Amino acid sequence: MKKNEKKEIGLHEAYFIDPSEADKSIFGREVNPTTRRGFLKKSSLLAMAAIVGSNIPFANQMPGGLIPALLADTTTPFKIAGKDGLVYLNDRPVNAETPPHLLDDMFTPAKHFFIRNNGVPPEESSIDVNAWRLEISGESCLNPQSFSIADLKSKFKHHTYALQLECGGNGRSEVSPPAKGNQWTVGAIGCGRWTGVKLKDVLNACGIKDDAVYVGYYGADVHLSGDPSRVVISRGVPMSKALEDETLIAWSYEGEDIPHYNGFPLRLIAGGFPASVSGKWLTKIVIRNKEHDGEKMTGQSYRVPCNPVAPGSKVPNEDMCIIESMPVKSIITYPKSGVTHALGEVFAFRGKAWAGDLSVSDMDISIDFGATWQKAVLKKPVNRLAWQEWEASTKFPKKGYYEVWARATDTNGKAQPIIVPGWNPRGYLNNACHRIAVQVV
Ligand SMILES: Nc1nc2c(c(=O)[nH]1)N[C@H]1C(S)=C(S)[C@@H](COP(=O)(O)O)O[C@H]1N2
Ligand SMILES: [Mo]
Repeated sequence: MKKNEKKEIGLHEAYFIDPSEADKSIFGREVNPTTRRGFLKKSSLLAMAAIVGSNIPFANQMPGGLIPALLADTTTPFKIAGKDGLVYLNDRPVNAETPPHLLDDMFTPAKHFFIRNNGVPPEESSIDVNAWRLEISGESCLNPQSFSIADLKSKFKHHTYALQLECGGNGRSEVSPPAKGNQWTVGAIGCGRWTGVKLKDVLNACGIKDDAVYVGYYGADVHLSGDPSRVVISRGVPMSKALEDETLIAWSYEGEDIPHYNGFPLRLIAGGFPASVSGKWLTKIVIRNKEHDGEKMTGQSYRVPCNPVAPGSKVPNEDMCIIESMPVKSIITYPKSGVTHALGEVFAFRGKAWAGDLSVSDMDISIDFGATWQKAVLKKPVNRLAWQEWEASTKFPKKGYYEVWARATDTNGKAQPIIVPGWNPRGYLNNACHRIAVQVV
């Protein structure tokens, strides 16, 4: 098959992509359509094994770019074990978002929690929970130590918090001019109950020097190049965030082990900040005497211009600032966009709202493209940094096409914009209002 030639495989479309072009096509916009399946380089074999459900013993003899016959022969949609209903944006690395109507539960079930991988996760069968170690070190750590998961569980108090995790790039697909990266629509968000120990309890047990300013994490995933010496991602947070009550080293999500693709057996959780600071497959935390300078902390990664720029501008690295708290945002989770509704009947709808490190104080909805707004009923969060449920109902004045818009306002009085806000080179922080289409008949 020639490169980039499309082949129909049952429900699938597969693209055979020249590995030299892989990065371009993965990080560019062209490999977005959710049905394209490029199995590109040998380093995607782990992902492939996860998809076929077992190891591939002769993997090292498999030609690069070959599509597993299991997929070629089946009409079963592409799926990761334990996940259900996700829309796949990419398979190398695996990235999948949750359609908004599957975010209707108060706490997102593990099977619906989005996946954002920057590299190749450690193979599930190779993870030995009893042998897993977490090292705490760094130049601002007084007594570096290593803990097993059993140590963490026995030495520190357990805590459970519902915490929202949202990818900094959620909403990128609407940015114009477009930005490279996963073209998330609205579903790179989830909120559920994480259980673990407070990061601050563990850091305090190891001693924090007075000059500490930041922490950074390391995980067990492998760089896409396959080079074990290259770090996939190593981000972090300022000490003030690290020492918050809700910042956890977690081993459980919604009462079960964390799903493999979401960081099993251990991950850092710092809700409110971009989810990229919540390190998966956690192996090490360093206490730093300077801003952490790990992979994807510097340059343009997870940064936005310190001052607004014209759309399409090139912004020098020194003018880019690290994203901290995520902005106020909301989604309509019921009903699904595109519903038909009978005129005269009450139209009831609902959703979720969150505001990074803050909470949401008001929720407004509009059925006339923002000309007028009415208040929705907004619930309080179950704890700090958990998303909030809201509901509303309305009647439509006559038959026709409507859009229902939802707009959240945070406790500082900042509301969601109606159109995509503040262009930035990597397409982060799009918190424009979510809208659904309703046909009134
Ligand atoms: N070790 C590791 N941690 C990671 C990542 C990763 O690729 N490797 N991705 C980060 C990013 S960018 C996001 S948005 C969240 C996604 O978490 P999820 O896959 O559980 O939804 O994990 C973060 N932690
Ligand atoms: Mo992310």
